[in-house]
Amino acid sequence: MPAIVIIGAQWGDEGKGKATDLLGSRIDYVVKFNGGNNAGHTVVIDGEKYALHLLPSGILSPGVIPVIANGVVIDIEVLFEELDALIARGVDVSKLRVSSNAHVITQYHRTLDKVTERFLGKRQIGTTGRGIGPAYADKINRVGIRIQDLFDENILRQKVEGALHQKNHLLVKIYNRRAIEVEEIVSNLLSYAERLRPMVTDTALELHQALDAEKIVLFEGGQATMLDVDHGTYPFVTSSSSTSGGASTGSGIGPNRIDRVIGIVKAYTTRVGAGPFPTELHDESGEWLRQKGFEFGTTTGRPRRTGWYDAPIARYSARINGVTDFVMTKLDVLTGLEKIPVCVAYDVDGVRVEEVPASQSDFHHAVPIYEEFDGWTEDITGVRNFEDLPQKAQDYVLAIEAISGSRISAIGVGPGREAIVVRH
Ligand code: 2SA
Ligand code: GDP
Ligand code: MG
Repeated sequence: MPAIVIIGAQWGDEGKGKATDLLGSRIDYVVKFNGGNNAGHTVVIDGEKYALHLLPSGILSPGVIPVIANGVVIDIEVLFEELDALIARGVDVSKLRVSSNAHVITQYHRTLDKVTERFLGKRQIGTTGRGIGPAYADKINRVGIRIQDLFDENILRQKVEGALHQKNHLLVKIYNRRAIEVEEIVSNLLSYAERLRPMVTDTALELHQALDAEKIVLFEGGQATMLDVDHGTYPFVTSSSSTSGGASTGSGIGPNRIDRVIGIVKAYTTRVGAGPFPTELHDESGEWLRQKGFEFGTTTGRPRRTGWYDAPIARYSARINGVTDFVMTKLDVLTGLEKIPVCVAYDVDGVRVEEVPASQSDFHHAVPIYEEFDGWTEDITGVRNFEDLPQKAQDYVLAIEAISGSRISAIGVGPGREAIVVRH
């Protein structure tokens, strides 16, 4: 099984970092193919907590070659900060590879992200403010700066001039901000070039060769299916392809090289930022899930919105991504609930709808139809075999498996790397 893709099957923060880590010892390459430092992966190893944003979480596994591929947008200052923090904790980061085709996030992208959100007012997306959307907009608009441009000062200057031409007009005339100087950006980017140079390579070629040599390559998706720019709850999405197809375009390997697609689902649902969320809880159950599951943003610290498990979303994700198996995380968080509601379908204007509605307006007012399952009270964090889980917990997992569209191959029962039940 040389190429494995891990993607979030809900709205993110399902615990993808942990799933990556679970496979870590067998993996040769871990590839980040979308997004940037909007992502937040928390990985706990031997009681030590690591919060990663731009770096793929595989960087924590010795022997793994971490890759930041072409589909990523890179804030270079953040990249170096993250590398330095890991170096200070004794992590070997020397193997990191960065695609020469990846795009760069600059100061003007961060500024535009923030002013656009402010301008949107009530309609704002709730972005992480890291400049992600404006950097991808420049890429698609063909005025982006790529990593390779840092190694040719003349080209870099021309491109920054091109990128700033319209933006300065917008910043000064519309947003009442000061104009950004070309030289300020150019000299800032050039200051990173020498440290970056040894990491930069044709990552698509290297991954292709690795797959030919039967190496195991893991593609680690940032954000999640429902935040995908095409398949998510647009416009309340991130600006990249966070579904499994993004692993192909975002890294330069053919889709036929992908053998396995692991969808990560939480045993309940969370969302950060604005947008529809049918099973969202506004009562004490929602607060209970937030506190018990420690549902606060890894990047921004924002409280996450919380709700019950939504099976139509899991089925949608299984379809869109070609999920071969699900990993369910955070089952331990549900311990202590008397009854656990699971959304099995929606009521849209009095009609029972089994799948995620094609119309966003319908999704905005879809009312969940719940089925209730019995809870359990036993502590499950030490369980490692499925058969040792309380019967009611097994029943919950099996019921969710039956309605979610794919097999659940492993179950997270605690934050630690080892707290996982692998099913055979
Ligand atoms: P952006 O900044 O343009 O990507 O924001 C657009 C939407 O995408 C959501 N988004 C996320 N949702 C969940 N987790 C993310 N990463 C962090 C984490 C989030 C944090 O792991 O906790 O710390 O706040 C992430 N990144 C982007 C975002 O909320 C917008 O809805
Ligand atoms: P990601 O964005 O998908 O990588 O997920 P995050 O790291 O943002 O959020 C997941 C959080 O859940 C992290 O704090 C993990 O340590 C934690 N976590 C992962 N799996 C489990 C689990 O099975 N049980 C519990 N209690 N916590 C978990
Ligand atoms: Mg996260």
